[in-house]
Amino acid sequence: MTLYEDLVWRGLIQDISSPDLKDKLNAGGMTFYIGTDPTADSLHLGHYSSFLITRRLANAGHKPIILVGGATGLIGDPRGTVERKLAVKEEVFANFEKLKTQVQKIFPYPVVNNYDWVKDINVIDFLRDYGKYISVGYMLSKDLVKRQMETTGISYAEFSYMLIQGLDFKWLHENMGVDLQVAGSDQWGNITTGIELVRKTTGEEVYAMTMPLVTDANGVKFGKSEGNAVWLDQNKTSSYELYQFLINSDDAVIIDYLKRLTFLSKEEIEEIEKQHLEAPHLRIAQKKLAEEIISDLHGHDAFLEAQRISELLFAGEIRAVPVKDLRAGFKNVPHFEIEEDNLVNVLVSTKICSSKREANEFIANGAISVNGEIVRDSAFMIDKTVAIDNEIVIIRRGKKKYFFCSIK
Ligand code: 485
Repeated sequence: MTLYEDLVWRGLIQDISSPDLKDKLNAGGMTFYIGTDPTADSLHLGHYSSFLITRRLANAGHKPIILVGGATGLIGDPRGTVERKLAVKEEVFANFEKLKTQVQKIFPYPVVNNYDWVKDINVIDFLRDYGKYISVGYMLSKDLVKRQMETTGISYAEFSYMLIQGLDFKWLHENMGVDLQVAGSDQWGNITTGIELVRKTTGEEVYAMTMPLVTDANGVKFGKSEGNAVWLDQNKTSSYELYQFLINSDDAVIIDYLKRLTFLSKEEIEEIEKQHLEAPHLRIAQKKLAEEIISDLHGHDAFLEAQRISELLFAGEIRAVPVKDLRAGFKNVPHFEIEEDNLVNVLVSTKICSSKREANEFIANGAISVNGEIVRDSAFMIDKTVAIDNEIVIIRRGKKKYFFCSIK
């Protein structure tokens, strides 16, 4: 399989700016870049899915450059919905440093900052050297600009964003030999602005390649869990949470995920697909996805630990689980703040049971466990001495109902 055929097979090609790019990609030797703005202090799984392209192309003999946009981060790429709040400069600069460190650990390629070449451009030169070559009609025809104009409106600053990304492409072409920009499909308009600018000012051709945005079975952007980002920073999203997110991937998309988000070969993925279709409930494909991604991001040991914690929690072996994972593991169960009291009173005051009579019945039947151990004594004291970390009491009712209590 050629590189281009492999990219097509993996579902990684949305648009290319010219059919010539196919041969150029197969030949190797291009210098290309992909950019992100430092809008947060960590990248998320969506970024990871896009940035993986750097390794695929590098493996095929191309040279990646990663841009973290200190300049563009100060302006804000129109999202097509509401105008972004203007970012605080110090925050953007601090985020830049964090992202640079983070990205270099996962993707060991040169990182550049467009602030370095944009900060000294004065307004007259900006309009003469770049503004002059791009027509307003062209800029207005961009999908996200149009959408934002039609809904909440767009400021001149966000409207101008594509000119900066455009001049980046020109700068990187002229100073670092870049001839290809890669990104998710939402970036098409920004990239083609750069292609136009390079063509009109130098007569040379540079290229664009965009990838479809990864979505879940409901069309939600990959890497969002209940609307929140799944971060690459282990302190913001633990290996266990990442494991849970990946293991819960829908059967309808899991094979696509393996193609897009791992480096497993066609043969390996076809074999996994076969096993997966025979017994989807074993979640073989989901487990493989979790193993590949977590090992890549946090290391293989972190993957094994996340898997172990998942199994411990599944088996109710609460006391063997580290406190931070316990909190993450029970994030989505009902939470209560309780006073020290006996078990019956706790069960009633939290409404885990509807009455004292019901609570006593559950207890007598061995249906209540506290921090993983069945308690058959109604007068059992729930106090700091039985709590994990002097605070946490996990109550289970029946086989599956968990409640997270913290003692005040
Ligand atoms: O010269 C450039 C300056 C800035 C950018 C790129 C080139 C960043 C770009 N405008 C952007 O907003 N990227 C998104 C981000 O930073 O979160 C996402 C894209 C996604 C994918 C990902 O970055 O929405 O499609 O390209 C890496």
